[in-house]
Amino acid sequence: MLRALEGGLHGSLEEEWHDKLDCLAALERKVLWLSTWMIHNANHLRPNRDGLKVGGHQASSASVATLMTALYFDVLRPQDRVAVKPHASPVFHAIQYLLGHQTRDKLARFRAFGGAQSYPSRTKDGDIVDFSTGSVGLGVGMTLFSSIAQDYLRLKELVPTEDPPGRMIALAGDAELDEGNIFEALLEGWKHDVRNLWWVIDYNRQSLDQVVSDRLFGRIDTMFEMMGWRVVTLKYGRLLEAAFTRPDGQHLREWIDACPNSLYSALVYKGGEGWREHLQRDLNRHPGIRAILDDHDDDALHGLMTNLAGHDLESVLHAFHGVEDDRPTCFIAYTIKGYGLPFAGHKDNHAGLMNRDQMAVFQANMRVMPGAEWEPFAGLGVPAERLSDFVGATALARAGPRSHTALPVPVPASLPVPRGERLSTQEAFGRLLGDIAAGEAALAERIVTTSPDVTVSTNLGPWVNRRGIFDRAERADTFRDEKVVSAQRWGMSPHGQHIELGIAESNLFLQLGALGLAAPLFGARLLPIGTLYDPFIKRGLDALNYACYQDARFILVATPSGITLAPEGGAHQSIGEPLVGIAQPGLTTFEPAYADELAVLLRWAFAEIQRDGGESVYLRLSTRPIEQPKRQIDKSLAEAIIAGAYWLREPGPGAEFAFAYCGAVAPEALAAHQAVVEDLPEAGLLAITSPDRLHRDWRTADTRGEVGIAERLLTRLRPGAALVTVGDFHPATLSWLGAVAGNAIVPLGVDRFGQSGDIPDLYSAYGIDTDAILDAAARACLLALR
Ligand SMILES: Cc1ncc(C[n+]2csc(CCOP(=O)(O)OP(=O)(O)O)c2C)c(N)n1
Ligand SMILES: [Mg+2]
Repeated sequence: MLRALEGGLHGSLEEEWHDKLDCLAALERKVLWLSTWMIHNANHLRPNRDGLKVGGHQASSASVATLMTALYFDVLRPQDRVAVKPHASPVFHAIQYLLGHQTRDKLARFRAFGGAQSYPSRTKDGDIVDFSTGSVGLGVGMTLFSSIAQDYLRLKELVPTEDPPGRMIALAGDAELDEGNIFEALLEGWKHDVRNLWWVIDYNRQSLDQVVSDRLFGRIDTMFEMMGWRVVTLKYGRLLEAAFTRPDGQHLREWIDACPNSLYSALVYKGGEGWREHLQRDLNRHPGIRAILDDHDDDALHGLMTNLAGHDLESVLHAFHGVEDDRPTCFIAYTIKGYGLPFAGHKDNHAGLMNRDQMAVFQANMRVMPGAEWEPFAGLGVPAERLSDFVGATALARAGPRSHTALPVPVPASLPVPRGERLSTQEAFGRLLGDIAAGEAALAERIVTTSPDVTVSTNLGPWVNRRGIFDRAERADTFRDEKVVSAQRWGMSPHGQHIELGIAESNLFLQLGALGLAAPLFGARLLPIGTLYDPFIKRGLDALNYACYQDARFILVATPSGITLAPEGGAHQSIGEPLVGIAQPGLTTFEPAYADELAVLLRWAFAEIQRDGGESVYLRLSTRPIEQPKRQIDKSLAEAIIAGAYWLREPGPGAEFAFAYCGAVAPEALAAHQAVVEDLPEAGLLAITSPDRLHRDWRTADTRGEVGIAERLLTRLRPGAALVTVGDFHPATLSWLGAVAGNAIVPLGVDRFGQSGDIPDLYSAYGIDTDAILDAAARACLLALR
C-alpha cells in the first residue's frame, strides 16, 4: 500500500518535472525567437534614417538563451540580483516581455530612442534591470561587491533577515574574464569571504574577433578554485553523455575533449557532413563509433555533436538547483555562439545578422506564422494557456517591483567647522568625519567608508578609530593586543563601518557603486564615502563611470590633489581630474579651499546623494595647510559656496580686473590680489568652489530663462574687463569663464606632468605662483585693451 502510494507520488513528481521541462523548452525556443526577431526587426524592418547599422547580437544571444531561460523562469527568486552580459540584452528583454514586465512596443523599438536598450540599463530600462552592463567585466565584478554590500546590511540588521539572502548572479561572457577588473575583484572577494555569489560563464570559447586559445582550458577552474569557489562544469548534454556510454563511446568523448576550439567551432558551422568526415577519418577503426555514425543522419549527428550542456535545459537546471549553500560558485557552461542559427560557430559571427532569406527559413523552422512574430506563446508545442499559467506562476512574475525604496537619513542643519589657524582641506575632512563618528546622530550609523589601502593617508583614521573595520568575522587588532603603540585601531567585526580594500581603484568604484545602490537593491539607505588619491581616479575611471551610469550615490573624497602634493608628488600629481569631474554625468565636483567651505559642502553632499534626481559628489581636497579666513558663514554665503563661487574680495563698481582662483592656490591668489589693489583698488577676487556646477549652470541658464551664476558674478566687472583664472589643475577647467561675459582671460594651471619639489619651486615651474599670477594679470589687462 505504502509502496504503491510512493510509486504514485514518484510518478506524479516525474510528470510535474516533465511538464515543467516542456514549458521551459517552449519558452527557451520563444526566447531565442524573440531575441533574434527583435534584432532583425531593428535592422531590416524599421525605417533607417541615417544609413547606420543598428546591430544587436544574434549569436551572443543564442549562446545564452538556455541558461537565461532556466534562471528567469525557474531558478531566480525575487531577492536574487543579476548582471546580464551586455550582448544578451535582446534575450533579457524577450524574457521580461514574456514575464509581463516589458512592452511589445519597446521590443519593436530595440536600440531606438526610448526603446529597449542595446545593453541592459538600470537608468534607461528601469525597474527590470538590477545591474547595468555594457563595459565588459564590470557587471561581473559588480555582483561581487553587491554581495559584500548585502552582507554589510544583513550583519548589521539594517534590512530584514528572515528571508534568505539574495544570490548575486553574473551571466558572463567567457571573454569578460580577460578584463583585469575580474581578477582584482576575485582576490578582494576572497579576502572578504564573499558569499551568495554565482558567476555563470557562457563558455562559447569565442570573443569578438576570435576563437579563444585552447590553452586557457583548465586555467579558469583552477583560478576560481584557488579563490575558494566551487566550480561546476557543464560540458556535455544528455545526448552526448548517452552516446559516451555506448560501446567505444569513450573514444568519442576523448575526440571531443581533444578537439581544438577552432576546429570544433568550424565543424559546428559546417554541420553534419563536416562532423562525419572528421569522425570517419579519425575514429573509423572503432566499430562502436561506426555504429553511432550509422545511427545518425547528418542532422541528427550535428544535433548530437553540438549537444553541449549549456544548451541542455535538464543539465542546466540540475546544476543550478544542485547548489544549496552560500559558497561562491562558478558555473562553466559550455555553449555554442549562435546556437541554432545559420552562423553558429563561425568565428566572425559576433556582429553577424541573419539576412532576410535566412530569417524566413528560421521563422518557418520556429513555426511562427507571419503576423504572429510578437505573439508571446504562439507556435510552440505547449498550449498558450498552459504557458501563460506557467509563466504567471514563476517567482519573478508574481513578485512586485524589483526596486526597493528607503526612507532618507536625516542630515543635521550644519556640521561644526574644524577650528585652526592653518588647516588643509584633507585635515578638515578627517576631523569632520571624526566628529560625526563621535556623535550619536542617525547619520553616523549609515555612513560607510571604503578605501583602496589609503585609509590612513587620506585621513580616514579618526573615523575608523571610532567606528571600526567591517568584517564578516571578529578579528583582533594584534598590535593593540600586544600593546604596541599605534595611532590606528584596526579591530574588525561585523559592526565595523569601514570596508578596507586592497590597492585596486576599480574595486573601490565598484564597491561604492554597490553600496550606493543599497536603497534600490536591498531596501536600506547607506551613505558611502570612498577615499583615494586624486590621480588614481583614472585607474578606476571606467568603474566610476559605470557606478554613476547606474545612478549609484556616494561621496568621493580625492586627496591629495595636484602638484600641491609637492615633495611627495611627481608621478602622484593629478592634472585632468577636475575636467573628469566636469565631464562625468551623475557626479558633482567641488574643490574647496577652506575648512568652513568643506563643512558646508560635506553636509550638502549627504543630502544631495539622497535626493530624488540628485547625484554623487566628488570632493577634490589638498594636503596643503593654509591660513583660514576668520568668518561666520551665513545662509547666503553657504548657498554661494554650494552654487560654485562667491566674491572673496568684492570688486568695486565698474572694476577693470579680477582674479578667479579655485582650491589650494588661494594664498597665491590672495597675495596677487593684494599686490594689484595697490594700483587697481576696484579689482575683485573670485573664490570658485565648483567649476563643475558653475559650468553647468552657465550652459543651462538661458534655457531656464535666467541669468547664470557666473554671469551674475562677472557682470559686476566692467564689460570686457580682464580676468585671470588659476588653479592646481588643467587650465581648461576654468578658461571657459572668459566666454561667460566676454572677459579678456588668461587661464593659468598645470598642463605638464610630474616633478617633485616644494610648493614655491613647483608653483613657479608650472606658472601658478604669485609672480606668475601677477604676470598673467598684466597680460590680461593688455588683452582687455585690444
Ligand atoms: C570594456 C569593453 N571593451 C570592449 C568591448 C567590445 N566588445 C563587446 S563584446 C566583446 C567580446 C565579448 O565576448 P564574450 O564575453 O565571450 O561574449 P560572447 O559575445 O561570446 O557571448 C567585445 C570585445 C566592450 N563592450 N567593453
Ligand atoms: Mg564568448
